[in-house]
Amino acid sequence: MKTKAAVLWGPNQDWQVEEVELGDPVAGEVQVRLAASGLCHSDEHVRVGDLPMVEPGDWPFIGGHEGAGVVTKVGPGVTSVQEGDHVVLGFIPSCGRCPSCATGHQNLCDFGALLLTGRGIADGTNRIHVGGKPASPMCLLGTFSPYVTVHESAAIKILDDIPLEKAALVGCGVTTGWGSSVYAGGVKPGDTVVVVGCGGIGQNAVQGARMAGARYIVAVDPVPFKREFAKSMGATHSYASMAEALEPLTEITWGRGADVVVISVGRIRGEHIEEAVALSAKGGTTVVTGMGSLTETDVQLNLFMFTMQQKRLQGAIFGGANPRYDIPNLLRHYMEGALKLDELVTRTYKLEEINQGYADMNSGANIRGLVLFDDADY
Ligand code: CXF
Ligand code: ZN
Repeated sequence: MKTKAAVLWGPNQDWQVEEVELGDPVAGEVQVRLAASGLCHSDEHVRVGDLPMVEPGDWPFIGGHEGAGVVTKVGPGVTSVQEGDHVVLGFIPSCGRCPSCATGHQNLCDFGALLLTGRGIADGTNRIHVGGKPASPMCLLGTFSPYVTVHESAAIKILDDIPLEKAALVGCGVTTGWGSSVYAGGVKPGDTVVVVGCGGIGQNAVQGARMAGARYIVAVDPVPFKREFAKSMGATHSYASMAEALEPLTEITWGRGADVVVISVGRIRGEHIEEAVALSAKGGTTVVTGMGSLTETDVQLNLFMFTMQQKRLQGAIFGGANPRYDIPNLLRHYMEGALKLDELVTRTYKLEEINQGYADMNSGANIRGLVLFDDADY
């Protein structure tokens, strides 16, 4: 079918909304008509070249990996969803059978190794073409388009009464942030948690910490609006920098420091690590959720203190969450009023306004920008 998508033709270019040819689902795939797609920082990382998801010969690239919608077609052999089902697209597929999935680590599903290839899991071919050229969709999804054809391992069925435009957010940002506190950080009642970087991920680390029963939640962000917003998500204190947070944190924790520090800055660098780990208590955990450069290997860390105070440094993808369990579970929390989703969307955009959406993200104006699709798009 012919539809449209936001396409990148090379690094550092603007998104171009143009006509694309979307293939029907082959065996194991489904087609989904999307209601909305979130504007996550990772697509911007691809655009500026921090995340080299596209090999030089593999442009164009179709962005977007945070979407929800209704299944419109299923390919042969699909058993987990059927036409008419409402689904959230998990940016990491979960096959349910590989060793990671089978041991409760669906965020590490073996299919994840294919995410950067741009080619379909089912048969290794591309399902989207632009001007006759095969295109690579972000995380094998490409949700900056009213329709996607994806592998069934990425389509998570949800209840029909959940608003799809809110459900889209749990496909990446919400679950990544929430899980960073709850799973990767293991926040317990009474803990003190520091969240460094309070954008679309960090705000959800704050609400994850709140829901896990943290006593103090310290939000760190240079943007005053994000610090204020973090208070509405459950932060008890907020500071513009880690340096500013150190003294008051030491005071409220009677000298111990934070049980959990989550680093959720837009672009993580090696020098952030020691500063964050220094905020953590003896035996504390520092969770690295923010995205760094693929080629950067230098990290600053005081190894003496790290060993002597038996600290932990924990990487986290999708917050350590299991898409097939956590996506429906978080949406249930939302429907029960315990998880805030509505408030996270600062502004909605037409697909054609996507460059404005990313400009707003980069200027610090948005917690989450959301592309909404309507009848005119389908
Ligand atoms: C990223 C992680 C690296 C691959 C692209 C998606 N996560 C969320 O935005
Ligand atoms: Zn994302």
